[in-house]
Amino acid sequence: MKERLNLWFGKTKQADRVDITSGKIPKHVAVIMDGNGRWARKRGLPRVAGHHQGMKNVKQITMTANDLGIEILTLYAFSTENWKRPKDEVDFLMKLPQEFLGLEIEELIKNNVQIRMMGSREGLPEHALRPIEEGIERTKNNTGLILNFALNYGGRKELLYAAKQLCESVSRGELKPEELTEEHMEAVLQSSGLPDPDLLIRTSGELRVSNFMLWQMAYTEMWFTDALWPEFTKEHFYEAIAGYQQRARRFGGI
Ligand code: V07
Repeated sequence: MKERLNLWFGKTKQADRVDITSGKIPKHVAVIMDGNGRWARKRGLPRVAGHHQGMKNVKQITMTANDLGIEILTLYAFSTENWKRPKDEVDFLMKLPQEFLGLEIEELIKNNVQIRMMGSREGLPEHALRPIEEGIERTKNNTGLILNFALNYGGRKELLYAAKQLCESVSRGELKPEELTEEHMEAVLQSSGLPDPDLLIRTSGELRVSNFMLWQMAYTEMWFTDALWPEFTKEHFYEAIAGYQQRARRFGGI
């Protein structure tokens, strides 16, 4: 890793260049991959060309996260609200999991990456779900980076579903309402078993959480960048981590 040391820098507003390898690397990074449509429009291309370019960047950023020693990378690929988009666009998006895995699964396996998914399987077409389940199965014993796709995911739906499961536990007599703890809640969330994100990155300049991991982001540091997802490079990633490390230094010591 050290032979590539000259690459492992992030710029921050306060300091020009900081070596991010000597600071704390976040365990869990979540990303809202926004700006694919805008990237395409800027180039006079159809929106779907932006989504496709965005998919290529998933590979780059996954490898960067793996090299940095990040343990979990959660990517918001498709929200429960995205079904409202034009049918042609939705159809195109639903082909991306299969295309991505067809291109990258062998390389992901070689790199010890474990694939996971958060979100509702209901409503996903078979041609998307089948390769995802196969990818999850083929990588389930891998011990490296967890690449966690949020697909057909919505934070409120997740919380509502969790509430329903807890209610069912209560009505079966397994649990009393007054005994409910945060741990019970965490056990019925789709992120169950994963630590909360340490850092959320949102690309493309929007300053919102947009129904993403509402429970899990209670203490998450947030990094917003104007870079559009298809042009979000590993250098942008280092910059976000440098920013995260600087905040940890400022607030940790007092
Ligand atoms: C999607 C590319 C990234 C930018 C955001 C929107 C478009 C990768 C996947 C994927 C999902 C599951 C999986 C493997 C790959 C994906 C959708 C959209 C729906 F197991 N990128 N990507 N899925 N985009």
